[in-house]
Amino acid sequence: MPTEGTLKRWILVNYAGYPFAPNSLMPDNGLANLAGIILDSGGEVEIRDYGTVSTVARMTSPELERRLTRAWNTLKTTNQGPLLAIQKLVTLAKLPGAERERQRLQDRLVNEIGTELIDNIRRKNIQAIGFKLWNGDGLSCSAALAGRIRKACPDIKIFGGGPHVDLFLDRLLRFYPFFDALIYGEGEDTLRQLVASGGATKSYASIPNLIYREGDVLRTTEERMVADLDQLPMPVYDPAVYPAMAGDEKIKLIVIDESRGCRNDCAFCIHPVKSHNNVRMKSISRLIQEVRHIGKEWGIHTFRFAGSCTPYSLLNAFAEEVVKQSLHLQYSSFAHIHHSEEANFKLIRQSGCVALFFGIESGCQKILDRLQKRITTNEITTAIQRANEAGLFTVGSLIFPAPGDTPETAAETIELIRGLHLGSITLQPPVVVPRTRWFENPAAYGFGISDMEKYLNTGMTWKVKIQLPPRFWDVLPMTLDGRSYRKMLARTSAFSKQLAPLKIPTSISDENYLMSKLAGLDPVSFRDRSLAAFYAGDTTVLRELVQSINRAGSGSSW
Ligand code: B12
Repeated sequence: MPTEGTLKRWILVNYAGYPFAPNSLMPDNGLANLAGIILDSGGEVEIRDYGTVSTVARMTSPELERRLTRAWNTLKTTNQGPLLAIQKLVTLAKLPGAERERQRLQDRLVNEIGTELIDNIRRKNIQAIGFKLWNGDGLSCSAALAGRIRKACPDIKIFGGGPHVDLFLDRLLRFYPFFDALIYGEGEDTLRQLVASGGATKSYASIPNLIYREGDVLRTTEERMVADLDQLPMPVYDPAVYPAMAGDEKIKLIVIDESRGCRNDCAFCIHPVKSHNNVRMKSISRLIQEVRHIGKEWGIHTFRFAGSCTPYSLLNAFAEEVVKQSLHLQYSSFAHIHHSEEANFKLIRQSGCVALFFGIESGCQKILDRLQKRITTNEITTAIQRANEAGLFTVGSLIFPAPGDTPETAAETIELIRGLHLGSITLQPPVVVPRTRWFENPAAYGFGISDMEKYLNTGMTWKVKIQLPPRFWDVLPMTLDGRSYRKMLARTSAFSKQLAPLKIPTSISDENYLMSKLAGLDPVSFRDRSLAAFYAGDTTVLRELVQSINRAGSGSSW
């Protein structure tokens, strides 16, 4: 029962659906930050993170694993022949059945998780529970859990925060009314105030970043961002607080929240709105203190930076200090084409950075300009060339079809990519994300969204099937350049076939590259081995991979 005055005992929950890729097993830095805030405010907290190997096991039966292993092997074989073509079609036709079976296992798991959570809440007299909200099952299952807890524990305060709230804001509260409030943007200041205020509804109006209900009206309080990232408590990965960190349930590659904000203004991206233009950075001394702390406390020396646009000045200065202090780190980061002349890629590589992820999007200047990327194709070539020369694994991300793309612009992109010698390419179809420029003025970019309510409601519960080729994705009610979404997905698939002769490995993100090095596998073998194991739910292979990454990335050298 909540005591008036403070809201001290918390559970934070991360359920993002079936873990389908290696990064689904990485620890959640956002919740680790929030745990730090709750502890710092004198509260108690436990993080229940279901992005684990055990979740894969709980959502797989031996029969499903056999079926999916067979399906994967058939679909991935490169042998040709009419018999195989028929086998592939039969396998594809059976996939929805396997998907339904996994759905059934997920329903059972979510039911079990609900019972576990309710039991915990009652036993430990928990006063507040906070869900991180993701897209797809990460939303629907978390909301189902919240609804069940609302009924079983009427006095508990239930909150939701995370990336999906930033997209859909009060619409989410309208659909899922059993949350007491949602938190948009950065959660730290809000949580500190919720702990101190006791979560009384009457205090909500004065707490920043809250979306809540007052009678029939949904209210949104003003946004506040953390002014000084150095003042944040250390993130908490202690198994006593974050039990999934014990053993080899998670891949121990920590995301370091080194900077927030983005100076770019790309038309398709939410960051100019969500993270704002004023880039805030942790100081180098705080960053070094943080990596030392994580190394000393939990023996982890492998990282990825979180920031969507980490400034090169920060990467350079961090690298210089890591080299000066002879720290043995391995890490990766987003990088950007803009101002890459400022980057000291050699020093960055020398400090233990192994891979950088660049948003390239297109190789055609006209398309880049329409995307408002504010970069030139020459700048793309220079940035990737310099990063490659320094020995960094470069990942280039493309959007196809972008507004205005034609066979000619596609050919220009392929020509540019041919000369770049990227380590890997990732390819996405466009999605009109709420609050972006594309969303604010779709027609100006060639998008047709005739029923905005329908589009938002479909988008809110849309399940991104990133592990499957685009033609298997659910359709969004929108068009691009007069073509349906289905046709657009077909163009993405066709473009991926056009890229294939370049023989550049696809879908190896910077963190996957880092994991492959730790696992002692070449990146393509790591990608194929891990994706096949996630797809089928082969926990024997997954445990081996996780263990080998964790052994290589940990130690007690300082
Ligand atoms: C680093 C990163 C990761 C890391 C760390 C996770 C994380 N912290 O979000 C890893 C590799 C684990 C990861 C995995 C995934 N990611 Co990711 N990831 C990012 C990235 C690049 C930065 C996120 C980040 O660290 N931000 C800084 C931290 C501090 O913010 P935060 O975690 O969101 O938490 C803050 C607030 O959201 C809020 N908050 C969050 N949760 C809660 C809960 C409560 C109760 C409260 C009060 C507040 C609150 O307070 C926190 C502190 O300020 C973003 C893209 C981007 N540039 O933003 C994508 C992004 C968040 N990821 C995304 C996705 C889809 C995924 C995956 C589901 C799939 C995938 N393979 O990509 C997995 C799922 C992980 C899982 N648990 O199973 C999407 C989310 C889209 C959506 N609407 O759901 C994004 C936006 C990328 C994109 N454009 O598609 N990701």
